[in-house]
Amino acid sequence: MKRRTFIKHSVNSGFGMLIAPPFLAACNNNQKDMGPNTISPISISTWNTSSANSLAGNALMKGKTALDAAIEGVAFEEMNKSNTTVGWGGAPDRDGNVSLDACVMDDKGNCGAVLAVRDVVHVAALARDVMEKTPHVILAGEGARKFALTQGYKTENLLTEDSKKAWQEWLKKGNYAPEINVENHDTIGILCRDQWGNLSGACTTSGLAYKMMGRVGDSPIIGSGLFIDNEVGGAVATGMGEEVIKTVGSFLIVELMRQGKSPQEACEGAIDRIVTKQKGKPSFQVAYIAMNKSGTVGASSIHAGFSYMKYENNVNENIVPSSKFNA
Ligand code: SD4
Repeated sequence: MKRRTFIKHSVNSGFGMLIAPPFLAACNNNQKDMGPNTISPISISTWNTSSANSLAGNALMKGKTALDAAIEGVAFEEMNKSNTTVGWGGAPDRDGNVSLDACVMDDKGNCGAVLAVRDVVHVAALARDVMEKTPHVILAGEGARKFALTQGYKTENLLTEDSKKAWQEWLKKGNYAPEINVENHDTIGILCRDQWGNLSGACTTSGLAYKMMGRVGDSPIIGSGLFIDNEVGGAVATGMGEEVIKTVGSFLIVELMRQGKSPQEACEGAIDRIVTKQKGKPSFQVAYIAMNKSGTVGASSIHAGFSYMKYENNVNENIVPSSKFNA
């Protein structure tokens, strides 16, 4: 078979999808020196974020790195104005300002985060820029916004008509009871394993609806909202950020996997760590997803109602994991 015919055939067939990307990767500056591999790419993401996860999965199949794919996937939800927990259209703080949090972590242990950023949609990409273009890990608030402008990011009014109306409705009572339950969720965290077997992740959110100005949750906190150790695995969180931070949830999951727990056992262990510190059944929701180096995945939540997406071998499926409490 002529080489060109072979490439075309490879890209069009299911089997070929696994072996084509090293050719495609030859065009990709990031990967060109890494050589071919046939490790099955996998992408998992929090909640029923089907389009975002399939974008990430397709990017992996095309030979993109795990970091590129994770950021490409979450960018879909950042642009999705009907997702009121992420990016454009995210619920504002109680003063009506939309402020976003995000972080990324790569296979080399590098990480970047932006906290409480206004007017910028693609905060996960911005977190990557902090990681790659500054000597720092975290930029917050106006500093992060100004940095975005130097990097050519456009500014937008992130408060949509719908989220403004919902906030104005909330203001009528203005009852400040920070809580994340099964109804108000959708923060997206994606974990990817690329064809080279490397793991990276991204997490992006507008945080708690009608939060105090300046409140930051777990999502941009490395170790809480996201943690990757390329030797072991990665984990990402969604839900009530304060409780995730108190138990450094994602780092805990990776450390439990390092000690030999499966991703499923590790997620359940991190959920138990939160629940045992509460008096009785918590009213808030927290959920974790995790993947280890060999591509085994797991997930768990405090309450039922959580699901996650998994993309592997061209199949993008929604999975409902076990929860600590079922009703
Ligand atoms: C936070 N963990 O800011 C985020 C919110 C979240 O689904 O995950 N919502 O606490």
